[in-house]
Amino acid sequence: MRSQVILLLAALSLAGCSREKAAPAKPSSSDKVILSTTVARNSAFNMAIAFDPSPPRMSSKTRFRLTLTDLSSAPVGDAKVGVALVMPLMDMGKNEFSMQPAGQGVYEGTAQFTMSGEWEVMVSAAAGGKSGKTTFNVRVED
Ligand SMILES: [Cu+2]
Repeated sequence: MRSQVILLLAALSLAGCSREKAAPAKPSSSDKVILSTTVARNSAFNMAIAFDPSPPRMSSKTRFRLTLTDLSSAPVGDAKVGVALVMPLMDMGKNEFSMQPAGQGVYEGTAQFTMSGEWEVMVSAAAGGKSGKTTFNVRVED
């Protein structure tokens, strides 16, 4: 049941975003670890995320690199960006951090996935009275 929901969300997400997604290029190394991306309704921002290492591993910390743009593809450099790491299938406890601006609409942060398997990287951004949220479903290796 749960996987059907995820597949449906993935399909909706792809259908809804395919036209706007052409400009912001994701690093190809991340494409295989990102299973699906869900943009919150009325989100004021587009987000792309990359991991180092890629794929992320439970045995070491992961560096996160987020590219934040507005809906006209302009970089957003003055946002507050928060990330929550959640396993959809079980309670792994609170695992949240803030990302720091690195210029040109890029934000960076470091955290650790505490288990291998499927995780949700839930990114919230706020700037200039606007906000946006995107969830990246990713697969973490041992
Ligand atoms: Cu777990």
